[in-house]
Amino acid sequence: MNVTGYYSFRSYSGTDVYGLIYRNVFNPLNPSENQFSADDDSEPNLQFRLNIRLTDDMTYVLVVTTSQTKQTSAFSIVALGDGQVTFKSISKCMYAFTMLVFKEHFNQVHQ
Ligand SMILES: [Ca+2]
Repeated sequence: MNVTGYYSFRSYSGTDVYGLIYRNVFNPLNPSENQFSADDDSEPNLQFRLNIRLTDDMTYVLVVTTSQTKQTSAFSIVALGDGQVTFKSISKCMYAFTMLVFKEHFNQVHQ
């Protein structure tokens, strides 16, 4: 089954978080490279919601960060869409210029 379609990613956190989606790879040295979509506060309580069309021949990277610098927070992500989404953790890194960044790698699972 072709799972190219529309997906929605929403954050749930006690903190103001920010979400970005990249195509293929996320390069922390050049955060604008490959950026596909980003959102800060489309949901209540300063949570992000990314409504995007994904194609099944592409890998996407979801970067979740806090909107304020030097902050960390627990968070969870809910993905809804035309197919199933599988999250795969890449790494956690501290960047001097920004904040703790959690990266989640996700691939769509064929149904
Ligand atoms: Ca936010």
